Amino acid sequence: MNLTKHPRILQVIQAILGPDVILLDSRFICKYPTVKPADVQENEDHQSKPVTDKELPYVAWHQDMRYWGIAGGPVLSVWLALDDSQKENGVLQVIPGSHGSGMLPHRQATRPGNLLSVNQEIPEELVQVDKAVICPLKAGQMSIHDGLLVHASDANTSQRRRCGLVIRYVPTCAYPTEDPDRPRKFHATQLACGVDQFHHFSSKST
Ligand SMILES: O=C(O)CCC(=O)C(=O)O
Repeated sequence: MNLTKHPRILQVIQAILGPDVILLDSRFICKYPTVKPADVQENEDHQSKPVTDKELPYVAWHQDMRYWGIAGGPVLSVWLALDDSQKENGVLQVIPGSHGSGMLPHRQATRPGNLLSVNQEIPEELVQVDKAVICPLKAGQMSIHDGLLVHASDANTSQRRRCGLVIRYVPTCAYPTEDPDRPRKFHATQLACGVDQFHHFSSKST
């Protein structure tokens, strides 16, 4: 919680969102080292089969806004690296400029291992994968992405853990949208900084 309100993070967030900011959520996204190479897993018949990249945890192409259901303002995500994050251990990758094209259709991911909580993905034919750029970070560095930016990350095929603390912020003017198919509750929100004149979330000042 101290990190989510760290002045060096909030300084940048306030420069983008303005002075009044809600902390929407924070969570670790951790991809552990790949178990190597003679390592095997058992299938249902208790026969061993090799673990392949296709079965390792990854993050499918998606836009955060699709999941959060927020209107009235942007969602910003800070990706704070707790470990060095590089190509080999499953660095975050983004499609530059994709936040300008609105919301893309999402569906249930078919490939197993998607770490996203509702297993969503943008069909790959809708993603300009050839335009993807990786966002390598040293531990302690952070990147920030807009809630409409199309992003993903590959499996960690290295021997090094890749853990990030993802912190989501919205301006106080933003509000949760009603989605009968996916009702959301925002019990854990807090005022990160400034003043909340709107009370759109069950936020409390700490
Ligand atoms: O940690 C990752 O690989 C993906 C992070 C992500 O999807 C996000 O920060 O919204």
